[in-house]
Amino acid sequence: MDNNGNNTEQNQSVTVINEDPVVFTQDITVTLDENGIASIIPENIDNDSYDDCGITNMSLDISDFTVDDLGENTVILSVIDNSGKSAQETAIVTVIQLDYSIEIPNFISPNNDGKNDFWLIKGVENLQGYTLNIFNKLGEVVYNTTDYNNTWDGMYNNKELSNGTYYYNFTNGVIVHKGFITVVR
Ligand SMILES: [Ca+2]
Ligand SMILES: [Ca+2]
Repeated sequence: MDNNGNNTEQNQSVTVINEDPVVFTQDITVTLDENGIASIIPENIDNDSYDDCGITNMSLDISDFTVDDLGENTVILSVIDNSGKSAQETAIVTVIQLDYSIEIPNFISPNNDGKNDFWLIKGVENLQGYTLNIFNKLGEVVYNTTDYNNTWDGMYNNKELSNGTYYYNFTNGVIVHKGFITVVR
């Protein structure tokens, strides 16, 4: 306003204040898979970050973890708004590892005496994404599954396989367990 009372400012454009994004994070725990790898995405760490003009992009400085990262890792979540303003916040990613080892017996005696009647693979319940094949000496598949529940008892097409040695291949493409299984009734 000038000395005459005229308001010369009234048409001045209003400055829109574009605030930086407000970043909220959460700490998480991730489990290495059976290949020893865990991956996260920004949404795993984000905890309802927001921005007055909208969020364009969220990114992490670390998204892949291995056995070298077991324990606590500080990860930075970066958030960019629609006008290019950015802000960051950290979170703790705790990396843990389950025991994916399995114990595969090489002997079953499927004669319903309650001893070794089924092929019990200890620890198989912790694994997924694998294929289990059992072959006879001719290389023919006599058992095949991708979800083994410790139920194989030496049967093939509802018939008892003959006593003898069979061969298994248990693999997820990275880890391979192979060996023999003897069937004795
Ligand atoms: Ca903003
Ligand atoms: Ca038995």
